[in-house]
Amino acid sequence: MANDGLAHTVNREAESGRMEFYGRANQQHLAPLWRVLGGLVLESPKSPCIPALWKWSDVRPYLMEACQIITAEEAERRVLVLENPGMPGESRITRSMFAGMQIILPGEVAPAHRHVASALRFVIEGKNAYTAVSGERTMMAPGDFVITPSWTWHDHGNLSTEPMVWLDGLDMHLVNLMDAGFRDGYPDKTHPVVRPEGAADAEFGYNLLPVDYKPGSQTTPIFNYPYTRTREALDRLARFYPIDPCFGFKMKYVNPIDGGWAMPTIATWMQLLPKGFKSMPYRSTDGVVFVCVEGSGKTTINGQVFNWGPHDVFTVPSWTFYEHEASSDAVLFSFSDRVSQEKLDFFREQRGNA
Ligand code: GTQ
Repeated sequence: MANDGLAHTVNREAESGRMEFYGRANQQHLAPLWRVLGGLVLESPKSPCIPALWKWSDVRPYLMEACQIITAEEAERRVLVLENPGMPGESRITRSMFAGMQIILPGEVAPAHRHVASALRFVIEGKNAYTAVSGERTMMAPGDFVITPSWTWHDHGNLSTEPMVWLDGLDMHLVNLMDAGFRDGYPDKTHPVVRPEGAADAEFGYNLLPVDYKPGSQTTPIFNYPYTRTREALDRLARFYPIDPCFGFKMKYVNPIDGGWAMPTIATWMQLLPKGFKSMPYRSTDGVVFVCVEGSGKTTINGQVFNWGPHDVFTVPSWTFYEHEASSDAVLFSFSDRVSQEKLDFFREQRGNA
């Protein structure tokens, strides 16, 4: 039994006389709460995650090498998992979030499957490769944010002559926490294409909805938020909107049906940090994954400095102060479990450490 969880009210000296009782109780699968309470109900979050940075210049050669040793089809998904160094072997970048770099070569197909976990794709490099969701393809370009909703058939293909790389973010650790996971393989390599490319954008991408539309899930029906439009929004916002001292110009991706977050479990944002901007310290209960899209800068996380540039990924643990500084106009994509925390009334944040 771990002693560090001992409730602070417990007299440590008296514990030796209670051991015999604890031993007998254990045989009945009974355990004294007062020996573990301190570790179960925490004074403040104590994350096993540590701040970490993955430089694109370090990651890319490993992705290319992975292509030499296994095909997308054999791997099912050829992904190098970004593992938080505080939780090696657990396939977690934060406690609740999975992140991995997926690479698909010209002509390859990542076969169709579906699972309860939802996925986001944030495109790093390449063009003319697609993700198909429920029989509709979307071509992906760098900076695009693409969603695979829970339990939808999806496959990926690359019709170009260059490798395609994107960052996957999945919520399977939340699904698994609740033992609610299922998966299913499609009988064929790909799901038939049943809707034209751009169908979802036509239905939902113009602040208009088909008049009889009825939502079928809590995920946004838009499954590609193209970077060209996101970048334009940030650029235009920055010309008139008051800058936020913690976030610069930061926008969240929303579901046009209800104005809520785009995904039911994963919150997603894009932010513009103008050249020279230095943010005020901030912390929140959601561990966050950041991807640099453009520009460069540094983020100081609990006193530790991480310099980043295009395609670098870094993570900030829960309840850890961080501040950004942009050395050129910089754009950061980010995601976290914040939407889940908000639904459960867990979320807290603190602006400024004074
Ligand atoms: O593309 O469906 O990184 O199922 C991990 C699990 C990607 C995917 C991942 C997956 C996928």
